[in-house]
Amino acid sequence: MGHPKSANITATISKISLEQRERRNRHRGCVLWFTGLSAAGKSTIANELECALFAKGMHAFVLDGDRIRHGLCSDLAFSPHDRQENIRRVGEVAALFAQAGFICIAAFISPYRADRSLVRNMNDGNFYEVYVNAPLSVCESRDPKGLYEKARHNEIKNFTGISAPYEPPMNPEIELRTDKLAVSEAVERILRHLKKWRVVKGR
Ligand code: ADX
Repeated sequence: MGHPKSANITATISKISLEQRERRNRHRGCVLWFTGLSAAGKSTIANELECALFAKGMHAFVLDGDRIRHGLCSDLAFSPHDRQENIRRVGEVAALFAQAGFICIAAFISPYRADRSLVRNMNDGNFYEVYVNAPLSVCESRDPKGLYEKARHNEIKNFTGISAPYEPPMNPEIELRTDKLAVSEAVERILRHLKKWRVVKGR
């Protein structure tokens, strides 16, 4: 939580503890933070993982850049400042989901290390960074929304990888090379890590 502008506010604490929620859910709450270039595969893997967890009876929910930018963050564009604010808001929402006992899967380019480290700090102990990594050339050849082509023709400004920076994670908990892994393999890798971290049960 940040430094509120409003005075005279008191945070009330829920009568239900996180442990109670986790006992009922039979898994822990956490944030899986997917970062990577546009078209690296963040949303695809996030949605498949959500389905796999849901099928196992778990509480999982995807927060996705394209969706959130239609609502909560519809006032933001792609300047460094707007991206920072986007990630700050989403980090707070993801933290609330984790406190509610969910496995919250956040899929955002989140190009700046400083912003990602801020959201890690909002979620102490239950934050896992997943670097969804494909070379720029591969993302550009996929170009599912035609955005790279527009960016190359200067029709989109500040486009990540072309005219705006992407700072790769130094120490992500997981790195997925999506030019080498199938979506199902990427999902399996994450599920194995969730067990290893004891977010979910099983070996
Ligand atoms: S972030 O940088 O603030 O984390 P976010 O993940 O919310 O970005 O949104 C990225 C999505 O917005 C991309 O998948 C793409 O569809 C779209 N988009 C539109 N303009 C840009 C841009 N200039 N740079 C990156 N993505 C853009």
